[in-house]
Amino acid sequence: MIELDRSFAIVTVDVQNDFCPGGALGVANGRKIITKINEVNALAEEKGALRVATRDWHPQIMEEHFKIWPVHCVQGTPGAEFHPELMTEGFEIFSKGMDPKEHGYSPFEGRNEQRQILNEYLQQHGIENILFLGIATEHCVKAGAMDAVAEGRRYQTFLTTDAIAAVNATAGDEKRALKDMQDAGVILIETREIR
Ligand code: VGL
Repeated sequence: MIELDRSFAIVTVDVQNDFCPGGALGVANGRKIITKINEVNALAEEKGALRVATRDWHPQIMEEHFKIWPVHCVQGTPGAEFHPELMTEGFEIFSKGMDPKEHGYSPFEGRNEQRQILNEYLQQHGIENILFLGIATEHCVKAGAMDAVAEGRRYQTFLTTDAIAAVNATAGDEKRALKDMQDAGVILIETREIR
């Protein structure tokens, strides 16, 4: 059981139309998890935890990234918008993937409207614990969780296993990603364990 408070940041990763069913890179459970994501964030608001949402925010031309993925989340297009069912009021938005030469997977590469990087924003708010949820488990969510536990960052890092969705390009990708994260020190929990 974990109890949310002001030392927690909830980081909701890339719940955008293009990653939900019907989108350019729609993942199977992309929409299904939104109810749980909203529940966790509503609780977070009540407890005074910080709420962050990241978005993939690509220019039209991405040198490598659009060779290995269908074109998705292009700035200003409907596909790049947050899913309409996601409650985003009061969220601090961090955009990532703006450099055409990079992939921009990690939420830690994201910048807010003031061009501040995520880590700086979390530090400024005295955050010690980060809870990740969103899309896609084995890409952007994993990149964020791994960066959060990486040396020098020292965040206690949680992943909500019933509020994430994977691409699963190869069978077992999600399972392997969860194991990698757990091995690196990420704590796997379910939403019902959050108070
Ligand atoms: C993502 C694949 C390609 C993600 C982004 O948000 O996890 N996945 N680009």
